Amino acid sequence: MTEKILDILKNSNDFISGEVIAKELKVSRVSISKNIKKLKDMGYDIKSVTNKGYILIKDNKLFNKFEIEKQINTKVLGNKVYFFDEISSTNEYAKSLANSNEEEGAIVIADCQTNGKGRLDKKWESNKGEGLFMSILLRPNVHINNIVQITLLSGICICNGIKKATGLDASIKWPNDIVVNGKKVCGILTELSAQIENVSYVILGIGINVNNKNFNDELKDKATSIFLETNKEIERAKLLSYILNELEEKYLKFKEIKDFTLFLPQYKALCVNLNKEVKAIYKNEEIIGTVVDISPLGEIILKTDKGMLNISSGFVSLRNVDGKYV
Ligand code: BT5
Repeated sequence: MTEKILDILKNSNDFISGEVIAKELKVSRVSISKNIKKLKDMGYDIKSVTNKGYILIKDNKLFNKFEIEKQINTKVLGNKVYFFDEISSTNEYAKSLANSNEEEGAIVIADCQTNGKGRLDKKWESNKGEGLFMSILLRPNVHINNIVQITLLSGICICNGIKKATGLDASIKWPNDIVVNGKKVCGILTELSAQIENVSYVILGIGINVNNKNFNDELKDKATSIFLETNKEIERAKLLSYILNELEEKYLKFKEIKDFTLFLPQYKALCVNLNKEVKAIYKNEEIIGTVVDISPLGEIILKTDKGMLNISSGFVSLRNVDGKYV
């Protein structure tokens, strides 16, 4: 009922009376006013004027389960939405769902994370109202070596989703960063559970800086947000739906063909590291070379003094030779 009333208010440009809504939905006036109160409690800015009725003040960009379910029109990814105003980490929650046999496609989204994680237990800044923090449960049924390709695949979809929602050109810093104008706008954390080489599930965690107005001292030189790049606040639910649409299509194809070759040209076209001299840092070791290609397995191929070297993502960090982030 609440959802139906909200729909009516969203589609109406003027005041609409409680009586008209009640007639349309074949319910009592009392039920309408109860549900209007519920919507106001959820944060919707609804103005009520005696003898005129109700109007939803537009530009009310709420981010909640209802808005998300309304925007997404995918079949598999997002078939179940778990939404939290606050959570420790969406990846951790998604893992607990996976361990309780939740089906592929469930998605965990939060408005804020108190313990958002990057790789190697690094922290992911996840303030309220600013970002899109989500984790998708996948059961790809592929070899453990193919999992990195899902990270790469999602990078393509995030760039294209950002472009569609905002017009911004985002690129990929291999393997798991999405950058705009040389700064990080999104990070991807792919975690998996496997027995021997059989993957039982993958959690694809995505954190996008959407409406952040500023960053702390540690991040301000290397992080950016869609707002900082466009000066516009965007609806997170809409951005989410663009990303999911494309990810569903590409992921299901990947799951069927179990091969990344088809997507490689798109990945390479978006990758900022190709043909650049880089420093690959793994534990305390540094390898300097030029990225000459990316393999179908998702490795970067480095031309070094000692010859060609394929490096898979693992826990490698990539820097420019001068030490800069991009
Ligand atoms: C990542 O790790 O970039 C993966 C981030 C994944 C976050 C999502 S949010 C939803 C889901 N639930 C989770 O708990 N996590 C996932 P990594 O490549 O290790 O980068 C981490 C580094 O990025 C940090 O050490 C900081 O330097 C930097 N960083 C932290 N917060 C940032 C932010 N909001 N924007 C840009 N950079 C950030």
